[in-house]
Amino acid sequence: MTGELTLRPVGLRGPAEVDEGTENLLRLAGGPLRFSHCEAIWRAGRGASRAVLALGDIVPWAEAREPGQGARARALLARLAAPRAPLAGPTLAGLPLDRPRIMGILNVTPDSFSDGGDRADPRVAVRDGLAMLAAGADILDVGGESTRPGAQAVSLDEERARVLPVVEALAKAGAIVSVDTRHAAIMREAVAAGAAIINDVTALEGDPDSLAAAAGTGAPVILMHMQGEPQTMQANPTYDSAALDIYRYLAARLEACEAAGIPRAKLVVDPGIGFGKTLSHNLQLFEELALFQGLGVAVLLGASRKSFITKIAPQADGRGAGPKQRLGGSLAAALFGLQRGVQILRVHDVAETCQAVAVWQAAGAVPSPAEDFARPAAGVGGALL
Ligand code: 7PJ
Repeated sequence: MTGELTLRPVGLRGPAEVDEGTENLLRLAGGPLRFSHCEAIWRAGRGASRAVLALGDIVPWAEAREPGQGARARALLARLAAPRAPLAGPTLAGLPLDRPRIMGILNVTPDSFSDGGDRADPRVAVRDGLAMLAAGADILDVGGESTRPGAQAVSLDEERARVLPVVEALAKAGAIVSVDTRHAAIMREAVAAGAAIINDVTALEGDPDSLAAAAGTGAPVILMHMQGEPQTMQANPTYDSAALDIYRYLAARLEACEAAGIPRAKLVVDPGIGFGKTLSHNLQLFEELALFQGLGVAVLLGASRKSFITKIAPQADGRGAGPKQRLGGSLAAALFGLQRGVQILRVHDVAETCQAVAVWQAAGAVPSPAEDFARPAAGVGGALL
């Protein structure tokens, strides 16, 4: 029976923790983190066999699972190691992804879970967006429809009225704006109003016209995984293996996008923390986050203020911390994501996240890319690829 091979880099390390002279290493996505081992996962039927292997042992292990899989292992290693293309589109000259990028969340909704509708007024949203830019945001994500668990859908007219003026004002002010929408019409109109990136929690499946609409805009697209619909997605989410099922889903969506004319270089994937996932599904996604680099595109993590934080760490009185009391957990999740190679962090607290990332980098967890790339990379992993 034919199975499916995936590779998860393990033991990711910064330059201070490797010996390039003696170790066989690959860089993760062309970035500063390196790895010498992967967990190889062979999925056949509903079961999976897993083995942690040194890089040089992976190809023979794969070939032993099934003849021909050695070539697949080589291709996966190449995808894990390849630098990610800068995000580019008609109104985006190219946003390099060789260092962490911060996406600030601007919900222009009266019922957002995380900011309780603070920005329902477009003028407030624009003011806050400009403040996020000043605080270090690389991208501003403007959304007009809450997708929190149990949220009600809004009409297209309502979404349009919320989103378009904010997109236009922020794009005019020079921001790279992404539009968080599941609707093809809003995608088209937002890009016409200046949005540079499309962010879709349904991975372009929520509207039959979305693939064609997104392809027509030429804009980069963020494909998020969600199981079910916002109204009901937390009722009983089930997976054979959350990380592997979601990997398979995102791989299929990448192929669908390519077939529709959106090149891989314009695509970003997001496992969708909290969207049709129990706490244990979310934790498995964190644990196996580096797996998604095998898709060969940039990975976005959206963990900011989500309820898994308060489920892990309830307050002393046993009650859950409200969304605005989840900064500590949000920062921890963000830094954990970077340590697993995530390229884009979607966050509410831009200034605090930028500060945390800067300290983490300066302390040597990951040196600045310019410094790191100046080091000779001769021979690193070359024999494998
Ligand atoms: C996400 C999103 C996320 C992406 C929302 C919230 C809930 N888009 N839109 N990833 N979450 N790509 O604002 O936290 O995690 S809406």
